[in-house]
Amino acid sequence: MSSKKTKSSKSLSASKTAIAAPLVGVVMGSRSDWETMRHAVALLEEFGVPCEYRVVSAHRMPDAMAIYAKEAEERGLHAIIAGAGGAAHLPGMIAAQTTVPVLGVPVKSGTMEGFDSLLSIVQMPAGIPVASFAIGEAGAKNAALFAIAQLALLHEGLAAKLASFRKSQTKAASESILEPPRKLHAKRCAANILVFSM
Ligand code: RP5
Repeated sequence: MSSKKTKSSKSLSASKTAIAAPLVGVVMGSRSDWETMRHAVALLEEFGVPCEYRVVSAHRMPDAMAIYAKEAEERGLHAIIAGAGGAAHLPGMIAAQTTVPVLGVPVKSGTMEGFDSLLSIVQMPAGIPVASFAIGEAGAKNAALFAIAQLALLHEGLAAKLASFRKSQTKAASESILEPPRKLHAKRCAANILVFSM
């Protein structure tokens, strides 16, 4: 049996009229996580990846969380991006109940700036993997890009979009214009004079 998967040139959505079944699920422990997790959804939508998003709290909705995890594979999800803050047990608890890859996003918490969320997500004991990303917006964006990269191995159109995304990012970085330090210093002095003379 060959394990090599061939890339399909088919569009990610089944047809233009039908609503495509989600390939990526984005879940979060609370509505308060949405400000962070919306960045993952925005990127998935930008790339045209069918996705769904909802609150599935591990400790406030444990039964719903278990059903979500257990049905993920038969519903056709290829990845679950799970964001949580504080004790942040959601990604691990979902991963424990499905073999669909779980990508964990540590949400910035009020007390420890998200360091608590990061450690909770990243320190999974051996046997149940959770891919862990950076704290906050960067993590949400990178989790989406990671899921996109996985799907791009199967869909040529998506691979092309990802390549062009990388290309434009490279172009923007290489075209960065930096203001000379002397000019910045002059600006700061002018601002100070303005403040002192007020
Ligand atoms: C976690 O607790 C959530 O993921 C959220 O980041 C954190 C705080 O939740 P709320 O008290 O804002 O609902 O379960």
